[in-house]
Amino acid sequence: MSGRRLGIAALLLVLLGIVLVGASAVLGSSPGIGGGPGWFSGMMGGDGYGPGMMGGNGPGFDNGPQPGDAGFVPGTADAPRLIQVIAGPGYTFTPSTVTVQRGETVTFAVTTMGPLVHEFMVGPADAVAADQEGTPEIAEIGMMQRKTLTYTFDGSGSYAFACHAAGHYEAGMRGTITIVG
Ligand SMILES: [Cu+2]
Repeated sequence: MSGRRLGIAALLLVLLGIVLVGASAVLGSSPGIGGGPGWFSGMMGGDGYGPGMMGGNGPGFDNGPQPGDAGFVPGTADAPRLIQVIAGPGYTFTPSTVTVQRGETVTFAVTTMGPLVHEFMVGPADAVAADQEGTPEIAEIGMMQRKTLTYTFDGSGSYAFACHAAGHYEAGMRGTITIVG
């Protein structure tokens, strides 16, 4: 190796060291690169595998402050609040319960995990349960596809969401919406 190449190699090593130290700092309380539950919960934005994966924020998504949380900002028609939802694998939605403030406008971004093709219908609970014609719906969300639907919760009743692909609703693929305010 020439002296010049050696110099470049040394420089690269130094840069790599800086990157690794930076990553450690970003990961905070983590015991080291790739180590332990601290690193994992940091990645998932939750309190560890259970609540971080299955709780209100969904797997790997941070849907931000929810109604009642400090820093919550209700969605408006001009600036809808984004709620990310995972459809599947299997006949599940994550999160399965979504909380919205009455009157706010929300954009649901629904991503399918797994090979099944899903739908996402949202609206008044009775219309969603009955798969009523005209109820807002995203059709055919294929594997790893992400589609959005914006909805304003301006009625006085209760709301729900569901997948009405053949057999999915019956298999339990539905979610509840908790209205506050
Ligand atoms: Cu489905």
